[in-house]
Amino acid sequence: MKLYFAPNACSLAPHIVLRELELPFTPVRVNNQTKRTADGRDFLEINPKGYVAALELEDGNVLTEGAAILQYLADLRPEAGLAPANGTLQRTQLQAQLNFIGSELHAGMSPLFSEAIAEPVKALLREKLAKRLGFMERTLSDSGHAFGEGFSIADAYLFTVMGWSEHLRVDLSAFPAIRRHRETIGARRSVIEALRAEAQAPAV
Ligand SMILES: N[C@@H](CCC(=O)N[C@@H](CS)C(=O)NCC(=O)O)C(=O)O
Repeated sequence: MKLYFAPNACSLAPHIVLRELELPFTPVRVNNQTKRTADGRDFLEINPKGYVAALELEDGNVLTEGAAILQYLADLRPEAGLAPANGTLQRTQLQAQLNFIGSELHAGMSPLFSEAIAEPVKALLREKLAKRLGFMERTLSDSGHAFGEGFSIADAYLFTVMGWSEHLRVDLSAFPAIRRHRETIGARRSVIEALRAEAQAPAV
């Protein structure tokens, strides 16, 4: 498998999970401006949507959308318990949480990266985000995990997205459980290795 990634982007979540599950893969850096890949390809031919993450399988199929990629990976090693079995109520509950992280937190934070958006608009976006973070804070206060009692693919996704908070000036001072989550998940070997590999990948 090949994981197309940009350093510290949302592709970090499947990157963490690939390492957590010790699956064989090749990370391929993408330049999100030029859409060129480190192995010399036009990324738009791999994912016409033009964004990471993309996972290219051995048979040439390409998976996109972080939440789908994460579940595909978890299902390759069900014994690791990173997602409940497909078709169960628990799996649907995990999907709800992945959706929440994707559509409320990830998509809620993305516009804050834009220099074209005025500061008063960003302040409104941060206000809305704070309400969503309040929900996540309560979830994490119970078990320390974004879903269920142990590490799951939702933790990899949440860790990735919350990693942008400092740069985007999203204030986490009112959310101690979210800050603790950053520390505990950030201490996992898979996370340390993924962050190191992304930081050391030569620029494209
Ligand atoms: N819906 C997609 C969104 C992916 C996404 O937002 N990717 C960002 C990085 S976090 C990206 O590559 N943006 C570059 C672009 O849109 O040109 C998913 O959940 O995977």
